[in-house]
Amino acid sequence: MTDIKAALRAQRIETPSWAYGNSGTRFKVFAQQGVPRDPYEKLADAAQVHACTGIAPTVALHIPWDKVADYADLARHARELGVGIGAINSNVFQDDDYKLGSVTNPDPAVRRKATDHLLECVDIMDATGSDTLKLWFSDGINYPGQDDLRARQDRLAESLAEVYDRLGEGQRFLLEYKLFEPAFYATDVPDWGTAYAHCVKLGPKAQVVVDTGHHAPGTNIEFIVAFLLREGRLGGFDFNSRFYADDDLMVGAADPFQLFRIMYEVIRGGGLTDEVAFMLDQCHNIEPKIPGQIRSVMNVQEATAKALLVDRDALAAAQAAGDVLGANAVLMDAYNTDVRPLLAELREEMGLAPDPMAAYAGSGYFEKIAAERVGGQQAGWGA
Ligand code: PSV
Ligand code: MN
Repeated sequence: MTDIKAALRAQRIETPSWAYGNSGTRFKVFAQQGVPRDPYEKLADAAQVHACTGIAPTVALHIPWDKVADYADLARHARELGVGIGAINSNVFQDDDYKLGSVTNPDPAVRRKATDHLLECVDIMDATGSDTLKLWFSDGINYPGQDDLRARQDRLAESLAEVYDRLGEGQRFLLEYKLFEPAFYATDVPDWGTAYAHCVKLGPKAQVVVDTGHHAPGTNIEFIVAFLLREGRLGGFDFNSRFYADDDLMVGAADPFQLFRIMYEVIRGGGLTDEVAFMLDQCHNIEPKIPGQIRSVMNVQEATAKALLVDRDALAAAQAAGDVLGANAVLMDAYNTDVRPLLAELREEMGLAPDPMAAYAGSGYFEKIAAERVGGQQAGWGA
């Protein structure tokens, strides 16, 4: 139990700055009270998640959503709040120029613009002390014949190589794949295999990030996790939950058992370290934002605790003996354990309240931001 508690105490989960702004679906963005007006206020909200959970000390930025005049000053502000800047997420999907793609666009001028943005993100890493660049490309085509599938891979490789060469000591990039959306016929980085192949060609500073909402229904995500870890190419996660497509719901909401299976493979593969970034990528469209993030952090923590409880010796023995039911029972015993008392105890040992949701509700923070953040332009897309 001491080992399990030590592992849980050391766990780090990163929250996304964009989770604190207004978001929604393409049908409606519902505005909420107290929502941040700028990146400084987003960091203040993220600091509340860390204060209540004790395991969310970094915040991912998204550029240009979090564009500021002075990034070193933003990083200083974060430090004062007790948090740090995590991954820098690039955004080459929201300009009109990117209608036919960004780094895979047939027009070299658009490709140049997109790659320059990625290089600018590395400058922001330098200024904030971030060690991770996250690359997701909305690039793809909607109709067969619209563009040359193979040429688009060449253009992607060329841009990735330029960004790779710009990375400094201790910096890396994570390449994110997504099966579909916004492109509906062919996406240029549709799956882990494509991302992996590009990363292997580039070198060790290029790794794959697994967004749990980006697969076809029924995909065995824990297999992908096991494989990438085995190859040393699992850079991190964008955790969120989905019932249908890329729903971006609270982590563990749709399928807590899948989250447990993923965390088991992480632990089995020695991935519960700072080498793998455990990030959340979710957008709350109806639930309150800060408690929504707290719930997600707690769900990852619960899945981790259950995965740590798996009796690995008993499992190995059952597997070696070909005991199908016995092996499955070892996993299920761990999954069916109520770890909430253990986590409450751990939090008290860490000087935290045993129940982060109750701690936040009782903190008065929401009442404070709702009263103070009046006027100005709320952060978010479309709000
Ligand atoms: C794309 O769907 C994605 O998962 C990428 O990580 C983007 O940066 C993010 O969503 C924006 O919310
Ligand atoms: Mn993502």
